[in-house]
Amino acid sequence: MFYYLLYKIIMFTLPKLPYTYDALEPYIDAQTMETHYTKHHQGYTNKLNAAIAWTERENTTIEEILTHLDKLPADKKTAIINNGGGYYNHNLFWNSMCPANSDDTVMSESFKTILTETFWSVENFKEQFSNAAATNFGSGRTWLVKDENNNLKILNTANQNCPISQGLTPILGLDIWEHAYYLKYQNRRHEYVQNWWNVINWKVVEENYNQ
Ligand code: MN3
Repeated sequence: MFYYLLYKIIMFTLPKLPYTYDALEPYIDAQTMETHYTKHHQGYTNKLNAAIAWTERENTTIEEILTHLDKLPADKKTAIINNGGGYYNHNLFWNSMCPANSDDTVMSESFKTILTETFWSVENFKEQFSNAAATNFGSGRTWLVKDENNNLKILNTANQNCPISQGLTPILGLDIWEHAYYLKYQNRRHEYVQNWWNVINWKVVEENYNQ
């Protein structure tokens, strides 16, 4: 029984960060990164494990869990949406960033073309995305997603809701919870968003699009 409980506790684990805490300086500071990862993301992970244990969905991938919310038990549903979303969304967020001097911050010509087809230009895409982030009220995320026909769109979600639950594929997701920027930027969310563009790993974003 004791060992079974241990197994349950480590069902979902915090994936290793693909860079050091200070790697995204000066755009995202080391203290924010460390707190965000070791406290917030770890917290979602722990609470997801606690909520999913002993349910019918406990041996399912996080993608499956978030795709089929109707299969979650009613008494655990909210906890699993919040913490499962928090677990998945942060994984995607960390992986979509890299140090500003990395070659991976350079967008490929083919992806520029793809963004331009939908948003007229890369600059216009960034402006629309930034405006969406600025006007997303409260805690949530701003996304670039694609639908089943590969159509791109910018989407705002609240709390830790995940586009997967709407049948959409997340390509890029920005955390606009205050815990993501408040230590460095205080109330200046717009400045955080503008600086964030310097540390986007377009190689990973493009892989997300092509998956
Ligand atoms: Mn966060």
